[in-house]
Amino acid sequence: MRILVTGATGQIGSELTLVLRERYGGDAVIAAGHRKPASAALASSGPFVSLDVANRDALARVIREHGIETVYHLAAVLSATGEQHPQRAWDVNVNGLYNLLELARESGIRQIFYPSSIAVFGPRTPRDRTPQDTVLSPTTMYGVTKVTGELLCDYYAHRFGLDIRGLRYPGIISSETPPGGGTTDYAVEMFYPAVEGKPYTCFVREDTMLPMMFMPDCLQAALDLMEAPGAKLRYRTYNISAMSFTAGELAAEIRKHVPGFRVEYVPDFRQAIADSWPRSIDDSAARTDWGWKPRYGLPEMVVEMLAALSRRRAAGCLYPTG
Ligand code: AKB
Repeated sequence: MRILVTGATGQIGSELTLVLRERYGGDAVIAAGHRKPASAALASSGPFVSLDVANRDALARVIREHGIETVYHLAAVLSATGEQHPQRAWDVNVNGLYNLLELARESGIRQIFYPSSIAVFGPRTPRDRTPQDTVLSPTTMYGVTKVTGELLCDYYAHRFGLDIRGLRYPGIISSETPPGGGTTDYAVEMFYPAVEGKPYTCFVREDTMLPMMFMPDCLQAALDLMEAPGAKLRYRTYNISAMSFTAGELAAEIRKHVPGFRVEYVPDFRQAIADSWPRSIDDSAARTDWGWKPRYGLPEMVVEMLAALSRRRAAGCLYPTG
């Protein structure tokens, strides 16, 4: 099995690459990103190639030279950056995916993992227990690119028989590589000042509720979906979630371990994005079809995040460099 991970230096990619390398061997998993790996583990555990997925020739070269059979296509511009640079978001998220699908059609790629997002939903979608089949009418460029991506994946699967599987991820919380340019980033950012005994200024209102997931569940979901028997899958891209909480509830949970932790709420342009997304997700189709079951809720996630970041602070490397 020869695997390519695009966006391998990002929040999900940097951890998924390591898990895949443990399973399939370091040399079998090619990490591709537009910046150098920040973590020593990522840099030393297998090959890294510098790649812009919007450059089809460069992507074709990597696929050919490494004999790629499976692709985890994580390269993407997220929602907040996408509103500041909509053209770049389209280029990376849509043209990058289109390049990959075209190359997959022509080469021996067997399977593709495509991370979609709760950003495919919009203000006209039911916001509580958002159904699997519902209105996809986003108001952000990121959401537009993710709906387009889901449709492209459907088309290439039906028309050319490619095995493409996707998840509509909620906000992902993790302690290794910070997310960059997303609307749900506050749910990660909040932990850093907390472990330093500093206050945090949150860019959404205290009552803002969004669906979230801890990284171990995020990784497990991708692996489980890719290994599920194809005959059991009724959908190409599944709703998936683990927990929902408001920014205020997250702060309160952190405060149980860090008494006196202060948060000020100063909403910016990201508030409108958050307000257009679901508060909670119905992921019963994923649970029924391929056995999705998250391990982490809010209290367990907060304990693990604080422990991981406290260890990093004690070692003098709270903020990743690179
Ligand atoms: C973002 O906030 O843009 C992402 C997402 C929900 O897809 N974390």
